[in-house]
Amino acid sequence: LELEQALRVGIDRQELRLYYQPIVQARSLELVALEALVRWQHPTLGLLPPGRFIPVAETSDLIVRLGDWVLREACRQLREWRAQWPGLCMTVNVAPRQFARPGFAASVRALLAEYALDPDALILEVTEGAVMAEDGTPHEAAMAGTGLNLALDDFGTGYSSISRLHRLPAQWLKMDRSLIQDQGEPEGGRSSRPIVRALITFAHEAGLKVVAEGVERPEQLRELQDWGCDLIQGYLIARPAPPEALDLHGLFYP
Ligand code: G
Ligand code: G
Ligand code: MN
Ligand code: NA
Repeated sequence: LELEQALRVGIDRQELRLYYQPIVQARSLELVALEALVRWQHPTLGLLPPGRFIPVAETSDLIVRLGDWVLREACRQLREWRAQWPGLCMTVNVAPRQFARPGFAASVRALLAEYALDPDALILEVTEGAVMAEDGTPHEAAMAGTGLNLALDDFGTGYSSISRLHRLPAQWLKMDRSLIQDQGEPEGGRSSRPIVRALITFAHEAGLKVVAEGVERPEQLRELQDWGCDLIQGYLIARPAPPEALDLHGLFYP
């Protein structure tokens, strides 16, 4: 409760920061998008990662205020970057509680209009559980025709379900880094290689582009390229960084 109170004050005092991590084309390594990742510059504890405060925020409507701030700041920054990089996209993580709110889709569309951003420039990262209501139908914001682009985040963990994939109007599937980190290991019984390959095939059949998260080694990149994975994110390409430390021009890798 103490942390929750401090976070409320911290949001008002503009203590939140966005870091950005590049997402690149698997083959050309050309920059496609940046994922916005929130941090909290706490006055005494220093820079806190989201794992330290998102779970607390998620227990109340504080996550909605935090999420609104993140969306607005990401749009503001994207607008600025697109002056130099016209095709650049931004992905923003959206918590289940925020995504499920009535009117959420309309509020995002209004924000895009306010910053004169093409709706295709913004991709909302949601987990599969967040997309579905309790009765098994998609939430309003996950229905076709809302004009929002979705990426299914953390796919391959928890309860992500392959059988419902084709019914969601998502554009991207983000394979969780736990799958990728096993994938480049020497051949062995516990390799997740077959799963990664099958996921890529299945997602393509459902019309989704596939993002591999947590790519750290060149061998992983090469395999993912061979298997037709579309997009790559991970320390091999770049770590999350604040805007002033991001070198978008120097992003091309061997
Ligand atoms: O940056 P880092 O690897 O520490 O992020 C850890 C987790 O925090 C990720 O799973 C990510 O989805 C989540 N996260 C990061 N930024 C945001 C945000 O702005 N909103 C929400 N809801 N989650 C975020
Ligand atoms: O759940 P979500 O996918 O939003 O989480 C993204 C998180 O993954 C960020 O916190 C980021 O710091 C972390 N991350 C990004 N690339 C890598 C990587 O190559 N290796 C590891 N271990 N973590 C990564
Ligand atoms: Mn994410
Ligand atoms: Na993820």
